Amino acid sequence: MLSFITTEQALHAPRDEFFRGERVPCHEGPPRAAFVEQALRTQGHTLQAPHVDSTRWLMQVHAPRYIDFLRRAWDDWLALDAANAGRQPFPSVWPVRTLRSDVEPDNFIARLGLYSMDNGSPLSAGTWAAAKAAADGAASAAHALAGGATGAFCATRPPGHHAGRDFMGGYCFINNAAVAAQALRDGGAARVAVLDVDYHHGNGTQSIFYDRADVLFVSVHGDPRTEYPFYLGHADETGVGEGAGHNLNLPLPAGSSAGTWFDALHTACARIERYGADALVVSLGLDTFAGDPISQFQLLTADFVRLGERLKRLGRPTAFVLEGGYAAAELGHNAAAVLQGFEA
Ligand code: SP5
Ligand code: ZN
Repeated sequence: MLSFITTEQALHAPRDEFFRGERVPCHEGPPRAAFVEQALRTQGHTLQAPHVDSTRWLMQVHAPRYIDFLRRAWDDWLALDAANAGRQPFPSVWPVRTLRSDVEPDNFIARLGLYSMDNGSPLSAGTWAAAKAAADGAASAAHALAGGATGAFCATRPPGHHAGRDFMGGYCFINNAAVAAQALRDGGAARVAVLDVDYHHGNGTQSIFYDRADVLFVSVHGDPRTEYPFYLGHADETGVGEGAGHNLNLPLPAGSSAGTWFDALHTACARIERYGADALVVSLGLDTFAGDPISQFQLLTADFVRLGERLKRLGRPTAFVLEGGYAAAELGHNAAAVLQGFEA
């Protein structure tokens, strides 16, 4: 399968994140993409650098002031104090209910809070370069479908599905799946489905397309009552306005078996068939793996082959973008398993 990977991904390498009030090494790091690259090469896939500039689509799915912030964030951080080169900024204040988000403060940490849903999306020097390159990779995969490919994959890193129109969150900065979906729409696909199989609900993707009927969002994920991102992903979220009926959430209890998960996948696929999608974007989170250190579903590597086979049966041109998956050493095998099933 035509696959994309970026060298810039390695430039996004924050050291720590917070867990229960303590700093712990970041789960989302450069080795993830390196393991994917290695496994795909071993399986005989060709990996290319992205060749499509995603700017026009990312400016459609994100707010210009958020993108301006992200592009300059590290320079602004350094401008506060040269010693910040060795420190990570974290937000500490957020405009929750009753507070204003229309006025952008001057203070850097206050702006970081304005444009963040959590403190779990650490920045590093190369975050913008890596995130922009990943979005270019997602657009390149979409472009390959427009050129007639039945499937294309991008080892997008950093991931994207928690990033909303004007905020980062959950290790995500630019919503790569939304960029791919918008690129497919602009390339002539009348109806695009986004299927999100990451363990965590794709709150960013859902919110970006929530009032639109031209992009169907379907997600199978851990129940937000107990699992991140907690504040979105319930079954009663079905879309608004023109988008009414074009959002389907299939939350499952933490600990769910592969059998339960595949039953939900069947429901998700039936909805995509009924919608009549001209193209499919898969937010390919592999943190549903039994060995994932931060998630609690029970899929094994062989199940990822089955996932690929099931997606192939949908018979739609399919762009895969990598989302989560934190058992880094197994991540490559699991990604390769999906592509193997898709191509079988
Ligand atoms: C793209 C993606 O998968 N983002 C996930 C972000 C999850 N952030 C919250 C992590 C909470 C970790 N809880 C660990 C419990 C196991 N010790
Ligand atoms: Zn995830």
